[in-house]
Amino acid sequence: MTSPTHTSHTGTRTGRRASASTTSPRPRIIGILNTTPDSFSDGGRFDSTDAAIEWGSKLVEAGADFVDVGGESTRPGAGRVSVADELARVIPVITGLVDLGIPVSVDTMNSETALAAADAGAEIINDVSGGLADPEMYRIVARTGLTYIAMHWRGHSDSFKDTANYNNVVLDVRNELKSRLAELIIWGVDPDRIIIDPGLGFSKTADHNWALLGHLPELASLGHPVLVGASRKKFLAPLVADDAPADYRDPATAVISALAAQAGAWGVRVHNVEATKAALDVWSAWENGRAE
Ligand code: PMM
Repeated sequence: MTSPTHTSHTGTRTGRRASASTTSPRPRIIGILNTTPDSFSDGGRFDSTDAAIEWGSKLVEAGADFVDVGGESTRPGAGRVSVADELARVIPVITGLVDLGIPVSVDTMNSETALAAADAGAEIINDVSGGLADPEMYRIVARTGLTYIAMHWRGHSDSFKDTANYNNVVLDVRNELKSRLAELIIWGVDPDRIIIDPGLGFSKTADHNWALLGHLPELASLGHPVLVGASRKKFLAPLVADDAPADYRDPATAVISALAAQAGAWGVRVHNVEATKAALDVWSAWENGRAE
């Protein structure tokens, strides 16, 4: 992965930035570090900054290329978190990880948090709202010059059921992402620094999620790297056992990571980095075998 140095408009602490290059032998692994007390799959695990930083280091030891730090749950039914609370949760963790030399992405819909995270040394702004939740987001993304993940989004979690209506989910998601891309570019965001994400589970049924996974190349045909976030999501539950704990979905998540690699994904965002690393190592070995 290339990490060009730069002079940041915001004075980022590390001067490093993530590359959206698609030439990596395998997809990037983005390890999830939710600092929320109510996240659906690992909520409540990190009640201290130190414990969160330690877990972030473990994610990297296990093979994560980035640690994605989030302070607001997007779980259906979760209430909004104030920007002040979000900042208090994520900035100390980001600072601690950056001090350890760990590449960090910030999972936020708020431009103020994105800017503070950039100043703390984050390299990627991961916005599940694709800029729709905060009218200032694109201006801040352009100003920081960081890589931006634009996820497909139609509204906050309390609207997920009402907004899961599509004529053709693949075409509709593609078109809506295309609008986001056009607007980002108008705001001066470098197109080479934009990653797109289908937003599995966000205003989508299980069938919608599977259709999007089955058509990742159609999304990639927009000309941007694609990130897949399937980890531990509810649509995987029927493949395991509906009432089993969320981590029982890790083997299914790992298989999706390998299939996403096969479909050309730029990255996968996962909780269980070990399992996905193993799946991607198998995929790489398989691909090397094909090239012999
Ligand atoms: N999903 C969640 C949170 N952030 N970011 C991106 N880019 N893509 C996703 O699919 C995504 C995300 C919700 O899952 P979590 O609560 O387990 O983090």
